[in-house]
Amino acid sequence: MNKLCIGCGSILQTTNKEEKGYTPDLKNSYCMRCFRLKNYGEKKKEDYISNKDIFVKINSKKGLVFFLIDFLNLNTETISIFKNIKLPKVLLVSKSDLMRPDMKPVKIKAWLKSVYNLKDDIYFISGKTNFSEINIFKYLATHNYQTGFIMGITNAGKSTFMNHILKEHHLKREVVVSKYQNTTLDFLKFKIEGFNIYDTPGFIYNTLSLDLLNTEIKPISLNLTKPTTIIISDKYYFCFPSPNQIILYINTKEYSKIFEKRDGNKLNVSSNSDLILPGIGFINIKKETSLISNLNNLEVRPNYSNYGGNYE
Ligand SMILES: Nc1nc2c(ncn2[C@@H]2O[C@H](COP(=O)(O)OP(=O)(O)OP(=O)(O)O)[C@@H](O)[C@H]2O)c(=O)[nH]1
Ligand SMILES: [Mg+2]
Repeated sequence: MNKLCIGCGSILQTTNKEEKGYTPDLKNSYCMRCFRLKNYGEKKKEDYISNKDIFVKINSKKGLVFFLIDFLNLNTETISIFKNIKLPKVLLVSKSDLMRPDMKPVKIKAWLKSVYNLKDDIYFISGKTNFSEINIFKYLATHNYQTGFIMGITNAGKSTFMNHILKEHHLKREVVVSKYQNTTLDFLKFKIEGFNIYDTPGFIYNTLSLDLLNTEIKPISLNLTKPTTIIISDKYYFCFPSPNQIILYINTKEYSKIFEKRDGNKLNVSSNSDLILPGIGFINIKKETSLISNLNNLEVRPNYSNYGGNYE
């Protein structure tokens, strides 16, 4: 039987250095890539498994899926990946420590269910609270499942969650975790408390940022009294043609404000809406406007305060 790398799930092989799973010696537990990633934080080649291959694999299996999307990447694209999984599933909004502590999960859940038309259970989880918000074994037992798949978008924190479960059960094995996308490369199976639990590779999606600060978002309120362009991370700009009030909920400190117009794509935004910046956060826009941006196909959704919530 093939031996699998315990870090990423690839089949270990000694023949091709450029391919997944290479190790100079089959006695090793980790492939060369995972060894380097774990010990030196280095990741060179962009290995990944395609979304299509993950869908084919998961949709032929039986069990229940715990699907992680981190708070900064909740959007139509990631939710539609979630919806494409045919197995029964639960949505776990991960890295919820990035949300302000006074955001109330009950209200955010109602808002998310309504905006994205979701029927599934939703939990907000965080490594900072030791994932105490859900016990997957109890959930599986209550719903009569033997097998649970930890799935989700890449970098959402699946392997971190898996490692927490392994540690809780005093199991020594550790899955490789990193700040990079596509760390886990195949399904990794664990037998715990009589259940089969899988860590899985992440789904790829369109993100604007691959280099996040994993720190709580601090809202920045800006009163725009004249036409203003907001520039985020020196890359993305948003021109507000008329006075407005906006709040930046972004996971970067790099933003600037200039008073000149730029050309780009026009986007109509109705009052009190959130402009979604995948991987970065969002901008709450108070007044109806037509803004100009260098980005295409931006998603706008009603703000959570339209559903009785309050971020402040
Ligand atoms: N702030 C915060 N960061 C987290 C949390 N969980 C994981 N991270 C960080 O997110 C990054 C990605 O974590 P991984 O566990 O490797 O993510 P993954 O979903 O397994 O990623 P792939 O295997 O690449 O799909 C790491 O830098 C983690 O330290 C969390 O609850 N809060
Ligand atoms: Mg992983």
